[in-house]
Amino acid sequence: MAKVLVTRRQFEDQMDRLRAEAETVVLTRAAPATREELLEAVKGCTGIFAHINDRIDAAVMDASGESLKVIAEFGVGYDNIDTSAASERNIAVGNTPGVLTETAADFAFALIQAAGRRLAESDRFVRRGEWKWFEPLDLLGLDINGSTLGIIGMGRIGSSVARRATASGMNVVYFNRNRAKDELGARRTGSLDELLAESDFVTVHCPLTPETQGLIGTEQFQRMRSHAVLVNTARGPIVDTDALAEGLRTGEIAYAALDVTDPEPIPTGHPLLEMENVTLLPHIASATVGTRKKMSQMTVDNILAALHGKLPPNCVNGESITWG
Ligand code: 8YV
Repeated sequence: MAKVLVTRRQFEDQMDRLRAEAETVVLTRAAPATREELLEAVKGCTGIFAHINDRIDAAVMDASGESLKVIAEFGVGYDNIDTSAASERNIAVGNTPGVLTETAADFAFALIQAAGRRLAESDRFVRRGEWKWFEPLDLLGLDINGSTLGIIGMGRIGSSVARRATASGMNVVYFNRNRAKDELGARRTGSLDELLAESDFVTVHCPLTPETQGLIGTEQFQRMRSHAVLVNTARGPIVDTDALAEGLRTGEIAYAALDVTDPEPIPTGHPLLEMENVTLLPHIASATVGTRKKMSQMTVDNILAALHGKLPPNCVNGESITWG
C-alpha cells in the first residue's frame, strides 16, 4: 500500500479518503515538524500533503527513498516547494488555485478598510480604558471612497480586490508584468514607483519568487505617500520587514496591515509588535470553514490522482512529468 504523509492536522473526512487508498500518517503535534522529523517522516512516502511551513527541498524529496510521486500543497502559493528539484525527480507538484480567490480578496479588502479606519488600534484604545469622552480629533483615519488603491500583482486575487475597490468608490491602479485581460476599470502604471507615488493604499498580491523577494524595501517606502497604508496578504519576504519597521517609525508611511510576515510567525520582542500603527494577523486570509474544506479536498484530489497514475488535476509542473 502507498504511504502518504500529511504534515498538519486536517479535516477528517478528507483524511478518510486518503486512508481508504493509502497508509496515511498525519503529524498531529501542536507545532510544525522540525527539519529532522520531516526528513524521517517522508521515508517511503509516495505522497506529501504539505503546508506553508514545510520546506520541501531536494533533501526532503531524496529522504523519501525515491518513492515520492506527488507533493500536494494546501494553498495556491507553493514557494516552500523546490519545484525544479521536484521536476528533475519526476515528482508532480499540486496546489489549490481558484477556491480561495474570493475568500482571500474579501480578507485583503477587509484589511484595507480596517487599516484605513484604524480599527485594531481603536479597539486597543477602548480596551485600555482610554476612551473617556468624545474627541473630534482622535483616531482620524483615511477614507476608502475616493482614495487610490495600488494593487501589486493583478492575478486572480488582485483582480477580485480591484472589483471590491471600484465598487467602494476607489480609484484603482495596478502594477503587473502584463496588462490584465480584464482591467475592471483599473489603470496599469508604467512602473512600481509610479504606483507607489500615486497610491493612498498599496496591497500586495504577487507570488513570492526570486524577482519579488524584497520588492518593497527602503527606497520604495521613500516613494510612498506619508499617509499611505500598506497591506500584505501575499508572502512576508516580498516586503523587507526591517525597512518597513523603519518606514513606519520615521513616518515615511502611516500604517501597515500584515497577514504575512518575514519571519513567520513574527518573533517575540520584534519592533513591529510594539507599534500602534501596525495590524498583525496570523496568516488567515483563506481561513473560512468553506474555503479550507475545499482546499483540503483539492489537495487530496491531487494526491489520489497521482496514486492512480494520473497527473494531479491542479499540477504546476505537469510538462516535466513523464508518467500520468
Ligand atoms: C494557506 C496561502 O492558508 O494559499 C495560500 O497560498 O497562503 C493560504 O491560503 C497556506 O498556504 C496554508 O498552508
